[in-house]
Amino acid sequence: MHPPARKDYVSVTFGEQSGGKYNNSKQLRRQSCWRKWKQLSRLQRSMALFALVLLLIFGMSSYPAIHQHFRGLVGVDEEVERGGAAGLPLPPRVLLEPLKVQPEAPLRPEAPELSSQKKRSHKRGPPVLQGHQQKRGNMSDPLAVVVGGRGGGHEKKNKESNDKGGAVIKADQPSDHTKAGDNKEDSPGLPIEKTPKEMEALRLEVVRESFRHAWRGYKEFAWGHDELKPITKTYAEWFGLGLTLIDALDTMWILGLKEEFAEAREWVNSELSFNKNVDVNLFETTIRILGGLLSTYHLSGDKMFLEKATDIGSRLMPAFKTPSKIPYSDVNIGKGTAHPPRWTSDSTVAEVTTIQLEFRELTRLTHDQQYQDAVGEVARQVHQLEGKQDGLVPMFINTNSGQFTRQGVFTLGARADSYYEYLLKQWIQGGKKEHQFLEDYLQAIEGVKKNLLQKSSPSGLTFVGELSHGQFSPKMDHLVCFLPGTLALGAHHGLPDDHLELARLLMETCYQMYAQMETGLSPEIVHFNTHQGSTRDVDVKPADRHNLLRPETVESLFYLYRFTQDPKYRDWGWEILQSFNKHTKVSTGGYTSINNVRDPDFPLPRDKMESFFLGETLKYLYLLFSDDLDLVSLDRYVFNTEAHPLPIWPSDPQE
Ligand code: DMJ
Repeated sequence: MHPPARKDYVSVTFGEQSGGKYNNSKQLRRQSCWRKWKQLSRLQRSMALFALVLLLIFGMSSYPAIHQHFRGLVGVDEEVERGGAAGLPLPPRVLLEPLKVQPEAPLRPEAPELSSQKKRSHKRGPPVLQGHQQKRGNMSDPLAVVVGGRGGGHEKKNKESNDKGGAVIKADQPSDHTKAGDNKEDSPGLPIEKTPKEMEALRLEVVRESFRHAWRGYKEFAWGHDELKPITKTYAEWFGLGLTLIDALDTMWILGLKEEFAEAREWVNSELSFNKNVDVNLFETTIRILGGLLSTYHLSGDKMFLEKATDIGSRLMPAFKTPSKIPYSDVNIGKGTAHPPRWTSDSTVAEVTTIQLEFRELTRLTHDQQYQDAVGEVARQVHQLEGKQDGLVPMFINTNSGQFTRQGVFTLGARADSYYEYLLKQWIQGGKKEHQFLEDYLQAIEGVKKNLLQKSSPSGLTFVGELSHGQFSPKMDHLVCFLPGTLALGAHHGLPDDHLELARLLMETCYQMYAQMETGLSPEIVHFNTHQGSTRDVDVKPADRHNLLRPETVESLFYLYRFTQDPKYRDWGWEILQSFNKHTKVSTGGYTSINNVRDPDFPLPRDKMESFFLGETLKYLYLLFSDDLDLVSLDRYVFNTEAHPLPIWPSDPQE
């Protein structure tokens, strides 16, 4: 018998074991390994042992490097979580350049946005991907930055609701001017705090970008028409005079948007004609078109604007041909005829007393006395009319009799608001010489204090209510929020200090009208609770829940900041701007007024961008955030009620 041939290889046979049943018991596996080992030749066993020893030596020598490598990776992650300490490797971080605006960067350490960023960085995963997620999630659009934390996470819901309802409001779209790749904060480390200068630059740029976005929509879908309908991507015509374009001219000038200004100027020069058979409202055309053209003339020095202003001013004059010389509300600027509304011969008091700044300035510039005479006559008559209560005026005046009608209701809101504003502003415009304006203004403010001021419950917010035939109503229009700014302006021009105190209190109230709403946007009208035990200060009736992108609160914030330099007013304005961007911005261009400020998921777009959003709201926000006090100095200019700055007359008329 021959001994079994020695094998220099290992053969492994997978065969049936345990009677065909799979048996993977430990004992069997151990026995099988030992048997295999014994079957190896001595050479084979030596080689295997040698390889094992080599492996051990290699493993022990390279352990520190591998260990360090893994520690390093974990260290990056831990560092990110801690925000970066010295000594351990950090992902590369790009420093902010002082002059380049990076609106997507976090703004202040306590903002909720920062804590959510921190949370995100706790997630395991490649740091680059986390940075990428941040960019997509909330940093690609400077207009989507949230400071107040209100309504956070609504973008997605908005999109869903838009998908269902067909509306296209979207706050998180990338903008043309800030590409995602521009983000300098790719690494999710500690946010870099901004200097006040950087903060100013950032906020100004966000206003500019908001304006550009609104303008893009207007340009694409409503160019040369009165108002943009951003949802249906078309326009609405009111007078057919390019209302938004004219209202926005001086805003573009102030914001330094030269290209946009140049193309708008070209349209005014070559396309705008007032020789049109169209009925226009005297007040609206005066404050928006005449006021807008006059202020643009002053800012730019371009005579073409003065020519256009004179053209429209002269075409409005037929409105004053009434039995009483109190003007009709409507004028046909092509035919030269005027008439009251179809249902009444009354005009509203605010309308006939809020055209004076513009017509007076037109006379000063053209030396044509007819304009100042006409509006001066209205002011003179209203000054001596009976029917006021402690300087407060009723809401209607009759164009035949020249008397107040429908008397007994007193408000600082719709139909009376800017009467009070223009008392003060005419006094300022004329160099503080026309004392009857000052007397009427001071008396009216005392009348407000005596009859219309109350405090809400539970927070004790000071508000301006209404008086109806002796009955107080705690109703306040958003329109009333012009008052803190006007009071502060008066105090700046030497009126009593308590006007500024009242301005501060009312400013807080107007801010709360935004802050207490779910969208961070004020409704058109609120009702304050005054009875003890109320749980909330503000109630809003379903019919009053709309927001028309109105300016009054940011207007007042601008005045309050200019005169007190208290940064909280800027922060409030910043919150409001972001709420506009979150809930009213339409992705395809423009902003829309909304119907329900109480529902951030379904704010119900009204499909209208009012011209004053560009003429006033964005302008006041820009001026609020700017440190340049000479940018429309309040010692040299007085703003008309549509935010168009007109010069304060120099004491020497030759100047
Ligand atoms: C503007 O036309 C003017 O500010 C006016 O005095 C009141 N209404 C709008 C803005 O809300």
